[in-house]
Amino acid sequence: MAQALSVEDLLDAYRTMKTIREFEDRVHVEFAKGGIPGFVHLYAGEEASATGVGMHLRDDDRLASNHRGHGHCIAKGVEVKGMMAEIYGKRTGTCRGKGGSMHIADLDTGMMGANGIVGGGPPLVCGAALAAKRRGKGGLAVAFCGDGASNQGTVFEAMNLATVWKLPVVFVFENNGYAEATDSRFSVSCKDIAQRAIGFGMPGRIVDGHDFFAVHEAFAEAAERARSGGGPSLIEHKLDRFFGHFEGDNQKYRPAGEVARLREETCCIKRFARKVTGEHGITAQQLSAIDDEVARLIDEAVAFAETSPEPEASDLLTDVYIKY
Ligand SMILES: Cc1ncc(C[n+]2csc(CCOP(=O)(O)OP(=O)(O)O)c2C)c(N)n1
Repeated sequence: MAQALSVEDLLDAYRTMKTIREFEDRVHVEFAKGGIPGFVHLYAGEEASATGVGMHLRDDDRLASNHRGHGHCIAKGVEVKGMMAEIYGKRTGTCRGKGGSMHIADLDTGMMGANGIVGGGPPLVCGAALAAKRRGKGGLAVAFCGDGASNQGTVFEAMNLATVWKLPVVFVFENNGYAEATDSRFSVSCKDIAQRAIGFGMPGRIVDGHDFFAVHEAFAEAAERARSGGGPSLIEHKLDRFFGHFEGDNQKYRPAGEVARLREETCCIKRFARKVTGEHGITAQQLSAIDDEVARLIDEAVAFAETSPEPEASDLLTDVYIKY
């Protein structure tokens, strides 16, 4: 169910991938300088995955993420300056500084939240998908999880419920080969996470997660199935992360030179740029104009975050309960 992508779509995709990469590379630098509190898990290397999915999502679709959530937020349309301020724990942040990197949520754009609980997203999207199904307007919900999360009981329960209730859900497993320091060959019971779909009675597909076009095409099919009442799907994106599990991770568990080699060989942005300039008539100048635009945006986001006020002690008492 491949969809024709216009030049505008492709430039948008490039802008999103580049924004995620620059955001992450900059957070890496600023974290090392000591400007950012708390834990940070970077997504660089996985940009094609969030972007290829996000381009299919409407504002009223819901997305639940995991601890490595910045890319998912950006692809879902969460405002970048607010995200940066949130990571800095500032009052101007998306969640007024209360969430930090691992808990960025923005219900206006359908972002249900990054999530510090591994496997926490899938049950949430089942609730959102049930609501979408009852509304009957073709809405869907997507959960992003890692290979580690694919082993969680919460994820199995959610996949079972989604099939039994024929919910409009897509489960996307971003298999970057590691759960913290554990190679997925030592923790995932089958060769491919996609095989597990068979046991739950839903379609499962393996996709090259470095290939924006492959991600975009596979998700189009799953989204169409979900929106038209066909029920859930599972997609496994095989990809790589370019940083450690968290900022500060010495990555001793990775073979020497692996990261440098991956940055050279599997970079989804370089691959995308080669393809669109070679086959889609986009010029290097068009891409570099986007590079400049993104660089300015990230500079502004960091300046905004650095100069924003800290939360007040009284902020601890707001946003704790929701009134219905
Ligand atoms: C329920 C739960 N168990 C354990 C942890 C600790 N933990 C945080 S991230 C992580 C690994 C997750 O790996 P994966 O799902 O593959 O995602 P990746 O980091 O590779 O993107 C673990 C075990 C946690 N946060 N929550």
